[in-house]
Amino acid sequence: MKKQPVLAKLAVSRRLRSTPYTPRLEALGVSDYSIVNHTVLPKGFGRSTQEDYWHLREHVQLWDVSCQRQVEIKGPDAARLVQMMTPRDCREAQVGQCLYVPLIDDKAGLINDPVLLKLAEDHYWLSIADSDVLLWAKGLAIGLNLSVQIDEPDVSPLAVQGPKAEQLIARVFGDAVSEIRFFRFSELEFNGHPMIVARSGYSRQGGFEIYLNDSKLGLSLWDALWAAGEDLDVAPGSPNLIERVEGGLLSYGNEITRENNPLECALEQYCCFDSSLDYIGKSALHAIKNAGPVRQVRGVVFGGDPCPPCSSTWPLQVEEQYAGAVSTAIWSPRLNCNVALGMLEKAHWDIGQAITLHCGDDVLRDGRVVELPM
Ligand code: THG
Repeated sequence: MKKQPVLAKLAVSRRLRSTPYTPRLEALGVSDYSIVNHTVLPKGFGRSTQEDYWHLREHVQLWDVSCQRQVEIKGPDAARLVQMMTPRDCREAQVGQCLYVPLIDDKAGLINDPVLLKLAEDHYWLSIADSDVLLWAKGLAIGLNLSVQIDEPDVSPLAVQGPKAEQLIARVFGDAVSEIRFFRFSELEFNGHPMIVARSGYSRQGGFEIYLNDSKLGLSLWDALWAAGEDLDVAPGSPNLIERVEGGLLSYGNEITRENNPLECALEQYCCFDSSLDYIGKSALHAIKNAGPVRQVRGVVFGGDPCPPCSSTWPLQVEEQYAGAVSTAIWSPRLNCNVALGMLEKAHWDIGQAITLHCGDDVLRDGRVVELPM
């Protein structure tokens, strides 16, 4: 019996979007999708998360991360609006630079944690995680009476991740890729079309992100990378849960919500407390800084059999007291235990703290708090 394409079950429409690469991923046997920013994110290809994990650490993968939508902010007040949206100091940012920027509201609650690309002094992209930043930006621009245009351009990032990523990208975009430093980008040509290529991506294995700027070129870009990667063992992939948890890469909507502030999410290094810098949520964030956060993201490891998927949160306990909650958990074949990301209460967040948890079942498991990355 011929297998139904999984995507057919999702009823893709103008509202629930496929991507320029979707036909290739369907042909390669995609088995699971997530939805991010109203766009499909291919998550599995019939192999286990463990197989994908080892492959990512050894070879190179193409990830359809078109769901990392760009919120484009352009115009005379673009720099002002971007700075109002984040506590990170963007005043010295250079054209060609990427910056990981927490976005916060008036209570210092996290709105999103995008990668900011500075394309020109008056032109920025916010490469967003899963929340509707465009509407927030539009509201702020109107409220602050700023002269900016805000749009979602036809840009669909393709991530090339893994130790062989540079070799593969160089074959398609030329040797100039080797000069791109971490969290920097260059405009390189693909078949005569200039495209932004950044050394970045949602893994700790190194790699690049290509910001495809014309949906019509999606299949030829995919095909060029696929053909060039044949002898490099190129495979389709996606952000890998094991790798992400071990690497301490947080996911908006999972580890981070609007209930959390940047200090709880261990994003203090991306916050500026210099009184001369203005942004929305500044006084709330300064107050949290002065009082100190009451909970904070930590790694957690625990024993027992490989845990089931954590589809919501699992409470953590210390001597029958609430100690925090795990938001993502999975078995690590490299560390030979379950690994998790959690939010720990201050009294229990020290590295080495022993905890117990139930993974949505009756089994009580022993674990402890560990440093990130693991
Ligand atoms: N790439 C792009 N857009 C994205 C993501 C991405 N948008 C959504 C999501 N991922 C945002 N989350 C993160 C989290 C961490 C990082 C990038 C995006 C990251 N951080 C670097 C680190 O932790 O070492 C540091 C960045 C810095 O020094 O500024 O890579 O993956 N386009």
